[in-house]
Amino acid sequence: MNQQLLVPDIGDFEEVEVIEVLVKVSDKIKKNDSIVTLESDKSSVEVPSTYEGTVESVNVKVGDKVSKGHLLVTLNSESQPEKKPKKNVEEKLPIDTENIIKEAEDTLVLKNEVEKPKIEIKKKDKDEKIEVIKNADIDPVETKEWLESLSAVLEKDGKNRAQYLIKQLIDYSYKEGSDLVLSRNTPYTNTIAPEDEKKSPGDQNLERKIRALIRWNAAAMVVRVNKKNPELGGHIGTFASAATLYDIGMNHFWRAKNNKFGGDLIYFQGHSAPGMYARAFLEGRITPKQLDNFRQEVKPGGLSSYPHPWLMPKFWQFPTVSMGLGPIMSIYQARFTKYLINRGLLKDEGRKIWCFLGDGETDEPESLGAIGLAAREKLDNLIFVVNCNLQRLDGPVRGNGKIIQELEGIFRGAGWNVIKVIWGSYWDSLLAKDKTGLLVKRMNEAVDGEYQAFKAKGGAFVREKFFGKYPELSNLVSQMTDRDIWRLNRGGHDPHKVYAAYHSAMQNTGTPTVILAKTIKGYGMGKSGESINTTHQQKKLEEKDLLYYRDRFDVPLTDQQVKNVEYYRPPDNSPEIKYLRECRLKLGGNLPERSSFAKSIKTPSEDIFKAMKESTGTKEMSTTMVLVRMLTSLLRDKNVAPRLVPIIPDEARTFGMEGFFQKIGIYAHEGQKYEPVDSEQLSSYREDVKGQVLEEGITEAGAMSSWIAAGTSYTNHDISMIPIYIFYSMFGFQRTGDLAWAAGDNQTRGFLIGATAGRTTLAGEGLQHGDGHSHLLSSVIPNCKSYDPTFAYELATIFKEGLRRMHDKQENIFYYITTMNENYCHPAMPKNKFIAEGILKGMYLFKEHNKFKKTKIQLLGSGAILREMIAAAEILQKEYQIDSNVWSVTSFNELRKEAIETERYNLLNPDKKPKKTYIEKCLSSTEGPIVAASDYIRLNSDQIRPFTSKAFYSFGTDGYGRSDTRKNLRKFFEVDKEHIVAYSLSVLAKEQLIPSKYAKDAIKKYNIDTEKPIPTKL
Ligand SMILES: Cc1ncc(C[n+]2csc(CCOP(=O)(O)OP(=O)(O)O)c2C)c(N)n1
Ligand SMILES: [Mg+2]
Repeated sequence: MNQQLLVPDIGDFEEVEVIEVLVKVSDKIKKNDSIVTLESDKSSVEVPSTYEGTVESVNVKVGDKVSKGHLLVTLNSESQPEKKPKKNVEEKLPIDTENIIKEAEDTLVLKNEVEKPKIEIKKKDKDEKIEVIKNADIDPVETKEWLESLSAVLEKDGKNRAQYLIKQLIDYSYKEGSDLVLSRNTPYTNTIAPEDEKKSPGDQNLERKIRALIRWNAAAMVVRVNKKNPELGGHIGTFASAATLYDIGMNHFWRAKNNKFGGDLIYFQGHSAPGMYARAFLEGRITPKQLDNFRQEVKPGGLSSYPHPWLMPKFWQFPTVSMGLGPIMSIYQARFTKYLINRGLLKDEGRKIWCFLGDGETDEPESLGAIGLAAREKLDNLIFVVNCNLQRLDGPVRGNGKIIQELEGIFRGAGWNVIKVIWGSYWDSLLAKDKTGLLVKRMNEAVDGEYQAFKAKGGAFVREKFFGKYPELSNLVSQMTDRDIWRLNRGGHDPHKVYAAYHSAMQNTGTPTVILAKTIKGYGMGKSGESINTTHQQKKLEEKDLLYYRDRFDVPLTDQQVKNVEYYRPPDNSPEIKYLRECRLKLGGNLPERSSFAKSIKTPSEDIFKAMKESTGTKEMSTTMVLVRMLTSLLRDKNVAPRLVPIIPDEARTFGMEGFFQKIGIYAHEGQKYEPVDSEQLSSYREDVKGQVLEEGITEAGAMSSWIAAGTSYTNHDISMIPIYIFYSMFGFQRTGDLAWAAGDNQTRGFLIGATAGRTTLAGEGLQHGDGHSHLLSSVIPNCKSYDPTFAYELATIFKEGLRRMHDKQENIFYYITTMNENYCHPAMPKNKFIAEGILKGMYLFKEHNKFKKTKIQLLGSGAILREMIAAAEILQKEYQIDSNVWSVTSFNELRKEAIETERYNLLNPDKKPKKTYIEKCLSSTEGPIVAASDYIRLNSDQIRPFTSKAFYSFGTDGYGRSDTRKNLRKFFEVDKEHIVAYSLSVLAKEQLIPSKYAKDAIKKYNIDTEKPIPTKL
């Protein structure tokens, strides 16, 4: 049976061009195979077949213009057209919707029940009395009755039933008009009740000893280094507060990567690094000499100040010290792990991503800014541990409030599983004795500023200020000495509580978990630094403080050894070292450790890029369209296609990439539960659990974190991925520069595409969109290679080289490429064999005008402005008989990098024949001065000014952008062809190569207002 394949609904477009015909007569094709590629003036899209069969006739050819309904191909086919399955909306309701409906129904039921009350309040049989505090309570008897009822429920039916009833009461009160938020917080107590705590199987005694040694060695390292040279710095107080949190993970939970398991991924809090080195020292992975070289990284073998994979590439996995970046990167890491699993590229082994952060760090917008995504995407592979030592650098995090309660509310509101670890085991019996709830009340009312002072000022102070507030509480501790009171410990320092919390977090499914652990900053540092405001920067310990530290943790060192601040490592066969190693052996190996076993991705064949290297004839297109075309072609390469990760922060339609939605789908962890509003269209919004596109929504920081996760997948998951993050150029480095810096440290491999780039090229958007400096921002990252290509073949050459170097040769570099939205014709790649090399090195001779052989000028143009240069060269030739060389500069950054290296070599080898920079190789034997311009500020082209002895003048888009037509903008910024002509003539006059009257004439002819202020002043 013959079937006709017609042009489907392609949105608002009419008369779009067929740019590729992908089938021929007698081809056997399957359903969804692409048959043609159509291209509008904005995007290209492949049209899939809706049948399976053999091609009988092809009714279009390349260059034809088609609209909806146009016949493309006739097939001989047996199959039926694919009917889009009607989604069974009822079956696949989102969980949240289900809950909302259920809650609504339950409320109705409750209402009926309330109308005919049948509730039987069971009284407690036991004598046990529930005492009620009178203060703010207007009817204590009534309160008592309610509590007794609840107590009975708890006893008879358990906590879930009690919780259910409470929820019903809250819902009912909402319904009756109460709008108080009743469930944002739980009381200021541990989430896990003592009887529900999972007990640690570890040897507590040995673990305590090991922890003491790690604490000691971490502090000793910082103290020794600062004795040697006080300018080196370091931190003691942070790790001192977090030691137990790390130790429990290291001894019992965190599984390393090995040949059987992918490994958990741990984001260590940046300035707790000394603790990780101290443990690695005990494990025998780091020598005392290395410890002594902490923060001295210039000579090989030193230990980096903070976690920096760039500096310790076999040790650190994640750069975290710029606060806020660890949390957001870990969230997107957890999301990307699920993405790989859902796409079938990674085995689901139940690996976890743990992220440690400081309580002060939670003020960073990046720390909490993406927690909604973590809950929405049900990232139960993610565990945050917030070390709530109540202090940041200068002082308390929330002196007047309670950071743990605040964070609890925020995380609960976002849908996380929150585990509070506030009180240590010594409090358990006190809390059990607190029948009035007064102790919890007091815990709730004391603010963090007070809690900080309680730990700084000793047991008597706590007795007076904390327990002394209520006589009942004073009584509660009357049998305890001040020392006993002092020993009432905090949850984050109690290995039992921390173990129970970690265990519970590991069991949790369906939501991410945050553990809020209360600790003491500078724990164990005594008067020199425990819980005082200056703790953070404490890096020296006096002799008496060191002796105190030794005694506090029973470190087996003599006084003399303490005075010498010696490291302490028991022998290999000691119980401590054996235990430590056994723990890690059971958990599969060492942590942190960075490795990669990823296979390289073969560079695609030249065919894929062929179309980009041919002339587009009269067809005009933007480099963004070229990129999309190229990606479409790359999706046909079997090695590359599955590894591509297009990342878009809500701009796919801006960049003409909506065709990808249908073709490769948008990643959605729960698939698509709705019939898309545009389901009939070819660019319909298709969400899929196996979707390939990461459509991030409006979060450049999130998109950048996804890009980092994908671009480091080669080490974190041993599978190379090719992330391509496409953003508005202005919202790239300017917005997320610090993440780009971290990406460099992290050795991320991938492409950043600054689309709609250039200050005069993105016409109507104005000051906050028109980018004139991103190339300079990117130039500061040593392993970032940036390019500003003009023509399709340049872009294709750069992109192919990027694939080759990053993904085939596995070099630790990444690419920043700007693309534009200006449509123009693209010439074929010149046949000269040096062109490709020139494109990659940063410049090549695009055109030579040599007709008059009198006066010559060198015109260097980059990106969008190259075309103005080309046009200016024609005018100079025709109207002024000036010859010129037009150079296409694909990267001023690359030219400069090569030049500084060559210059350095020459200076260091004064006796050797100087090497020529690539710039000189291109320009030194040419005639005439240089005029350089780009769509970026003058500093961009000025980068190469010092490396040529020729007269050099640069032009660019200095000043704030504004919106207007491209023509007007280029005139305004003086980078249009007319200005280039006038300036070139002026330059030649200044160099005394021609009389000045030509320049004056041109200025007049082109109506150039010489009185207009420079754009930086406008
Ligand atoms: C983005 C950023 N801003 C500032 C700093 C400097 N800094 C390092 S640690 C610190 C205080 C950290 O306090 P907190 O997060 O509570 O961690 P703690 O040391 O108390 O565990 C500051 C301000 C930084 N590392 N990163
Ligand atoms: Mg803190």
